[in-house]
Amino acid sequence: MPQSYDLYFASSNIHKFREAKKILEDFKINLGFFKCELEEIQSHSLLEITKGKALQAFKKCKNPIIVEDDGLSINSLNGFPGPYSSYVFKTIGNKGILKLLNQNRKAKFISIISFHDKKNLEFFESKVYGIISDKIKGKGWGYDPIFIPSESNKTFAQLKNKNELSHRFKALKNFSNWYLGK
Ligand code: ITT
Repeated sequence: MPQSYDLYFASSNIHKFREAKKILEDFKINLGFFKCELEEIQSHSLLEITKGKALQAFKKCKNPIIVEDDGLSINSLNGFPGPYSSYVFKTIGNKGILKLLNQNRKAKFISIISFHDKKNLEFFESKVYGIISDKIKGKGWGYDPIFIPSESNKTFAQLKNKNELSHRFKALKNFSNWYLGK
């Protein structure tokens, strides 16, 4: 018998889904994976990119969905890679990022969750401030081995409780409060 979900997470990225599923379990929201490649419009605005992805995903999935767009924003690089985080990770990766930095290592991770169903199109944004480590620390996906949140001296990859303090957790918490009260 097919399992029924409260809503779907539309993404090509299984790591994002796994974390989102775990986080939403604590809010008693049962999240399914709708694996798909979503075209990203060219924009400097994560919000505009997320909105485009949510509209496409709802058309494809025909069920209530959330999509998430993230960006790592590095102060000394004027916010780069920002909306280009996925492309930059695939091209120069963490080693390439480390080579671009010197003293000022301040950065933030931004998540925008967008929820879309027949009635609503809603956005929930959150940020986590931190620094970029001086070398790769720990084994994790994406930028986890180089991002140290300010509450800690370990990278996301080294932390056991990333899901309790990440940009994704904070945005999903805001989403859940709205979703459960709607
Ligand atoms: P979608 O199909 O959902 O768009 P994506 O991988 O393209 O998947 P994003 O554009 O939202 O996702 O994210 C940009 C990149 O930022 C992503 O590919 C990762 O390399 C990185 N990233 C996002 N969240 C991360 C996290 O929690 N830890 C480490 N890296 C992360």
